[in-house]
Amino acid sequence: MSSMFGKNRAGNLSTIPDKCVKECNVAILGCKGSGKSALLVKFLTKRFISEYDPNLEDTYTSEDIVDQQPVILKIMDTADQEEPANMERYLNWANAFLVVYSIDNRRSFEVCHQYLESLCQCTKALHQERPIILLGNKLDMERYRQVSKSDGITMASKYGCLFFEVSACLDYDCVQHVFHEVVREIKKAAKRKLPIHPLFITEEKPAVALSSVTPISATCKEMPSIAQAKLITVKSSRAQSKRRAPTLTLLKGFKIF
Ligand SMILES: Nc1nc2c(ncn2[C@@H]2O[C@H](COP(=O)(O)OP(=O)(O)O)[C@@H](O)[C@H]2O)c(=O)[nH]1
Ligand SMILES: [Mg+2]
Repeated sequence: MSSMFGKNRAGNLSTIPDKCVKECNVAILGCKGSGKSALLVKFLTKRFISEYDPNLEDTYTSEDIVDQQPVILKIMDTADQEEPANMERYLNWANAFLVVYSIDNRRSFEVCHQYLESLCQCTKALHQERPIILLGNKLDMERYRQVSKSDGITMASKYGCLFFEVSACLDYDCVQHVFHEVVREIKKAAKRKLPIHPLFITEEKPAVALSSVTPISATCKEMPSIAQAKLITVKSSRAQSKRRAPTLTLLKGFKIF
């Protein structure tokens, strides 16, 4: 990760517990070839595998620890082709979005513009906040760069997103950091959603100003203990592949062509 940019979202929320946000649904968006699947597989397995079926959409579940808190990360690896499609479906499911382009492909950056525009319009209409991270991938392709870092920063700042540049085939920690930042952004958004109740003062009851964190999706359940290794499962699958090449299954759900 070489950079990070975005509006200051820290606010004065540190006193509010975020233990209730235990499930985070994240959709990875971007045009075909930007490296969505490679990034996800890197995050889940620490490995870079260069070829995936570009038409495969899957949702993976990973148990992780972020800032000493267990979290269940559900990540949808989408398979739109050249431009945004299915936005309503993604918006119905996801708490946050990773919008990915490839720094060596100007067109993929322009497609991100369409995604961000569409996401912002929809979330405004729904009066809902969904954190978005703009992510320039393939940082190892610096020599062939078509999208400057400042272009990425400018677009992220226009839409109020965080911004990173990473490479799915280089350092794992940078990729992991991005996914953990998504979780943090979801927690911050959940805190901002806290309903403020009027002060209630009687002789019997203490004054209560804030309720507990509003769960994002079926949260506040008891979590199972987290094993050392990440548990990765495929929650749902909607294979759209037209290819019939032989496949090797690395982990449940990962087909390597
Ligand atoms: N050099 C380089 N190639 C990458 C990187 N990430 C993905 N790729 C390659 O870009 C192509 C498209 O990646 P893929 O993950 O299938 O893209 P998706 O269609 O967005 O899911 C594949 O050939 C990958 O090997 C990266 O960080 N660096
Ligand atoms: Mg893919």
